Amino acid sequence: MRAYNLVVIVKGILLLSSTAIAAFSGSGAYNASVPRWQWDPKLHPLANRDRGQYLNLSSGVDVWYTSFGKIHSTKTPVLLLHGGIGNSNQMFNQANYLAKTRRVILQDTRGQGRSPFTNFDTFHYDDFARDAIALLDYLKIPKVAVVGWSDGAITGLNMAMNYTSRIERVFAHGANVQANQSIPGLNDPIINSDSGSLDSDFRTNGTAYAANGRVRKRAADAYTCESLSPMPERCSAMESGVPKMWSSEPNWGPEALAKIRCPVWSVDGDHDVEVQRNQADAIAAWVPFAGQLILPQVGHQALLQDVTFFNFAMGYFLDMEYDGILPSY
Ligand SMILES: *[C@@H]1O[C@H](CO)[C@@H](O)[C@H](O)[C@H]1NC(C)=O
Ligand SMILES: *[C@@H]1O[C@H](CO)[C@@H](O)[C@H](O)[C@H]1NC(C)=O
Ligand SMILES: *[C@@H]1O[C@H](CO)[C@@H](O)[C@H](O)[C@H]1NC(C)=O
Ligand SMILES: *[C@@H]1O[C@H](CO)[C@@H](O)[C@H](O)[C@H]1NC(C)=O
Ligand SMILES: CC(=O)N[C@H]1CO[C@H](CO)[C@@H](O)[C@@H]1O
Repeated sequence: MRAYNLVVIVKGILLLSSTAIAAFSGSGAYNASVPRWQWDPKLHPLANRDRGQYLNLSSGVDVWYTSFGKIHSTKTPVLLLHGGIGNSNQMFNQANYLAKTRRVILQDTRGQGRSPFTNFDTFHYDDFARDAIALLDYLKIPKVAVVGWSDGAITGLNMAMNYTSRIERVFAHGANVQANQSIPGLNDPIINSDSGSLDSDFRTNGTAYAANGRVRKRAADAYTCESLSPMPERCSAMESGVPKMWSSEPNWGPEALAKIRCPVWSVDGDHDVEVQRNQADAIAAWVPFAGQLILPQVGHQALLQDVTFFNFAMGYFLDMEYDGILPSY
């Protein structure tokens, strides 16, 4: 059995539910015997108190979006794209951080979160990319930087491939370019583990964190499709529809990624066991002049697990000046 069968299922389950809830005791204190790459911190509101609206596309699809922060900043606005079966609040740490210095735009991907699963039947990355461009058109934003997680990172790469003039740069965390995650393969020289990820755990190779901080008390999670969607009865159909997309898309080779004309960092957690390391390597190898960043001791949910490091790296990348390092194409 190929690892990707497992990956597809796990990718869904981890984004859907709180598998690492054991990391947090009832009192809210962090339990340091659970390694950081298994932490599953709770989602919190966006700094604008989750105020947003619907863009009703001509296709009949309604996409919830929000835009806030320093609207008049001279810095390029940032579009934050969340992970599969998720919603914009997955990116609350990044959005609230960036909003202090620039404009941020978030959307709940069609059919997910606050965006109802209606007037379309199947999920495709190309539709996600077109919806996001339609939103930028509507908001009259000529160019954005994209910070994407997982499906959001795949969408960001898709936008950078096909709408080169609209995308200034992409911080792509936890993306895969091959649905079966088999290319470039386990013989990729950069990786040497059987699975393509550092799948160590606490009992085998793990390190415990002597975390002395406390996390906020967990409450019933308000940020689920069922609690956000105007059509909650469609959530289970969405939750089975998105993994169907994962099992067949994307299927991009070097030619597709070579279409990208902007700076890209291919980012992943060193303990991401949902997306194989070979995918981050392939993106870094195939996008012209891309950089690669492997974040230490975090998993697919790095952006929730180690906010300080993730936000620093993201901010550093977004503010980086490309003074002639990128070739002119
Ligand atoms: C901490 O987590 C470990 C591993 O899951 C578990 O065995 C232990 O009972 C937890 N401790 C507390 C206080 O929850
Ligand atoms: C836009 O979509 C939302 C969500 O489905 C719906 O409530 C609203 O009536 C729509 N607005 C228009 C003008 O069609
Ligand atoms: C973007 O480019 C890829 C690779 O050429 C292609 O497969 C995909 O259909 C394109 N997507 C859109 C939205 O044009
Ligand atoms: C994975 O997908 C790629 C692209 O569709 C294909 O070329 C390759 O043969 C697939 N690998 C496996 C093991 O199915
Ligand atoms: C030093 C050590 O404990 N290494 C272990 C890391 O995990 C792998 C896979 O479980 C084991 O085979 C090693 O012995």
